[in-house]
Amino acid sequence: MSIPTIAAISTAPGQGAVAMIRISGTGALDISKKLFSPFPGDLKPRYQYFGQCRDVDGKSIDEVLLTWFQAPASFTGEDIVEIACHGGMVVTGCLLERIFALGATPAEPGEFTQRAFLNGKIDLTQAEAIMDLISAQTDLAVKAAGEQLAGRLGEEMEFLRGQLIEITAHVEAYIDFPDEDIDPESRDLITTRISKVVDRIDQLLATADRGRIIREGVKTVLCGAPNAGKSSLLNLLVGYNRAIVSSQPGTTRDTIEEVINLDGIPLRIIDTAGIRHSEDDIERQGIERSREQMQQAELVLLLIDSTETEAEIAAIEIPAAGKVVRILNKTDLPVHRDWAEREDLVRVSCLSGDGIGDLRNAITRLLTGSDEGFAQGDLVAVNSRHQHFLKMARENMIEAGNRLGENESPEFVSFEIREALESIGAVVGKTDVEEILGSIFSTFCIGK
Ligand SMILES: Nc1nc2c(ncn2[C@@H]2O[C@H](COP(=O)(O)OP(=O)(O)OP(=O)(O)O)[C@@H](O)[C@H]2O)c(=O)[nH]1
Ligand SMILES: [Mg+2]
Repeated sequence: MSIPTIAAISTAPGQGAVAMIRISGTGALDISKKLFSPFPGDLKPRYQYFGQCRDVDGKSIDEVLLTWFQAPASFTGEDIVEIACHGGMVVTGCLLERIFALGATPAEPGEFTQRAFLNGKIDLTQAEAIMDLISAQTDLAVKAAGEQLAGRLGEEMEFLRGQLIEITAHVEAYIDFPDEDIDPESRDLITTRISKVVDRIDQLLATADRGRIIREGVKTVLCGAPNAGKSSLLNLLVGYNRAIVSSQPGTTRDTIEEVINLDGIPLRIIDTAGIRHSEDDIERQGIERSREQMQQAELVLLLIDSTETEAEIAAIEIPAAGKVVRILNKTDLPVHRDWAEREDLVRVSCLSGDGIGDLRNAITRLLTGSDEGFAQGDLVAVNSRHQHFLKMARENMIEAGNRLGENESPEFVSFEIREALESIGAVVGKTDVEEILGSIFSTFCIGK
């Protein structure tokens, strides 16, 4: 069965000056010939042509620019035709209908990228990077996705694969000689190489937290007693009056979520109802939501009104999981003596803005372990899928080392390494281990 030619609108839905429709597959040019006029007799790849897209009766649907990317030099590796048309829902809809009528199939989500992967244009980590790039919420996330798209993570995996293939080759060289044990010198050499691979995997695994934070952001909950200034702080951080602020305690009822960019980290900040005993049913429901949000938070910003006593915040139970920053607000007013000596508090005034820089720094430090945030130079970070396979590979390599140490048969050692190789391959979408064969005996020989 031949692979269908797919088409979709590749720009965001809605009104815009221009939109782009992409057609990929062996039928892309044929469809274009029937759709676009005047169709040049000597259409050249990567040139833009101006013309009309016509409906079944030959009437113009829209004036467009058409570009052909000739297989395999295209994003998907197939013939691609891109049509830049006017960006209205109706225009793009009519054009796409016509393209379907001429034989294209609607593309599934991610299908262009999937084809790029299947045709060997990109590896799986690069395909994921495209999604990361599109959904990036901060400049740092864009840079991290850009590095991954450029193949930095893929290169790391290639390096590991190369190491594993060499180690397997070395081990498997002994399989054909059942009477020979792996000599102690080789065993030491292989053991050292195995532990180097494990170290490298550990370094990559250590980036998982950073990767998750950069990609998904940090769920941050603002909590405290009523009137502590939670909504004031939210407004200050987002830079406009997002939430209602009033001197009346119990103003915020429902939770309000906004995303801010803190040194490249997307903080998903949730403002909540102040926690206190309340007879009001709506407020009670709000407080219940505050508690739920706190339970799920990765970062809790506990706001304290500096004019209140310590007993005022006693009712607020901070969940054990998650990180907490205690913030003393309203430091422009006389501070109650309960707080005077406390050194675990970040002191701010949401009224004057004093201390907000310190607060931002304290959060950055808590999340990244450094005042500078995540170093710009080192942005390769694994996602949870990579993490899963890397952990599997790590376990197999540890096991390989143990078996080697116990002088078990090389088959068992090699089995573990091959398993690890499968896992590393799965990160980039390669699981073929046949290339080991080519490497066996070529670099090592028995007994040296
Ligand atoms: N003097 C002073 N007043 C502040 C400061 N921050 C907030 N306020 C005032 O405190 C009152 C309560 O502020 P909100 O931000 O609504 O407090 P909240 O914690 O969201 O209160 P609820 O939504 O009721 O739980 C308002 O009148 C604010 O103007 C501050 O730093 N200094
Ligand atoms: Mg509020």
